[in-house]
Amino acid sequence: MSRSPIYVARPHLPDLADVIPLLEEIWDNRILSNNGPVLLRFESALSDYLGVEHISLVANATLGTVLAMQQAGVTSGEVITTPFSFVATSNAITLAGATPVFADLDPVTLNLDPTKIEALITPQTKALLPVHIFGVPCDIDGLAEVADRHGLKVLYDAAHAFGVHRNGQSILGHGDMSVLSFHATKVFNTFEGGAVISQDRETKLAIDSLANFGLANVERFNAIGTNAKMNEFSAAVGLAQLCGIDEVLSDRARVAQRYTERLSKIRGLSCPCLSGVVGHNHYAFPILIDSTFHISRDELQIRLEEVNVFARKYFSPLISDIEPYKTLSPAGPAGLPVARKIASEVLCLPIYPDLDAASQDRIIERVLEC
Ligand code: T4K
Repeated sequence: MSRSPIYVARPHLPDLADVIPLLEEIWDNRILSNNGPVLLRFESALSDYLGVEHISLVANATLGTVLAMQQAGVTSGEVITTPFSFVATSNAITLAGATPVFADLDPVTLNLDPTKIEALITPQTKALLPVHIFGVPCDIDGLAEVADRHGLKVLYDAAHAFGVHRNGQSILGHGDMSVLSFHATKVFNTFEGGAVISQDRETKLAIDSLANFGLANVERFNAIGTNAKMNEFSAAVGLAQLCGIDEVLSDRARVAQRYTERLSKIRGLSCPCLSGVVGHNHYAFPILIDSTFHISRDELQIRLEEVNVFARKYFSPLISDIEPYKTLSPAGPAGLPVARKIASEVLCLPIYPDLDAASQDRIIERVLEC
């Protein structure tokens, strides 16, 4: 009997009953985009849920990051960032007009290590662009200290960090701006979408304007912007999705807990992101497979695929090993030793709210029998 495939991610959908009244409203009033009424309600509800005041909804996180950089004046020079992320992080830096410079990682959080940044700062450095990878908070205080000392902006790629807290407060309140992704594969999705979180109203309005071609009003431009607006359909999905989000987060925590209980004491296998992290959203469940595990990480991925379980090597190769970034310093083979080791060991196991216990056990048994 062939068993149904289990993918690394499976989008959560809101109840249709919560979406349909919103769609009826859209169909009735025929406002489909451009700051419509559903979007405004979603923005306000999201702001309450996340505990942050200034949110600009956008079409996706990639464009949101480009706009954040543009608004922060980071359109040339160098931006210090992590090589261990989705390529969108460095693409956004490049699209904004700057050049990524890769710094090495903290082996515990898998995020940028603030102590590795200072040596890379030059007169061309304009900003830091750290990523809260897999929803695990960066060393926010360490990064702020380095940035303050050198007068650098801090723009967080918070694509994975929906609803993440530190000391009871949203991590989105740190840095100059943070950018969330609401892509289908994320903890919270609007099919495609994202949000830029600013620390003041003036910046929020500037981002809104940049996402709307840079228009100030029908006759005047503030700046050359692009079209990065979220449409009313995505906003309706988001608004409905907020109704069940606490359950989604607790279901993800349950799945992560089961993996941790069964896998964390296996020789050669570690579960890096869970040690001591409170307020986590369990966006992903990465495991690290070192040379003392009886098969390699790549073999384990293949053995899982044989039983229709599709784990993914997020994020391998490192961005710094991909064209056109691999010619940038310090991306050479001698640089970034921690990132290189993590990329060679990482495998993300399937995690989503409705991953049932039997399917999860099928994954765990396969890992254990390898
Ligand atoms: N910064 C970071 C750190 C990011 O990870 C990302 C995006 C961004 C910035 C940029 O955010 P956005 O501009 O997208 O808002 C996915 C996503 O396309 C991408 O958004 C995401 N990160 C990246 C990590 O993953 P793929 O190529 O891995 O997705 P795909 O199509 O292979 O899907 C993975 C699995 O999910 C599939 O095996 C099946 C399942 N799936 C996927 C989709 C899209 C579904 O079941 N239904 C679906 O609709 O890129």
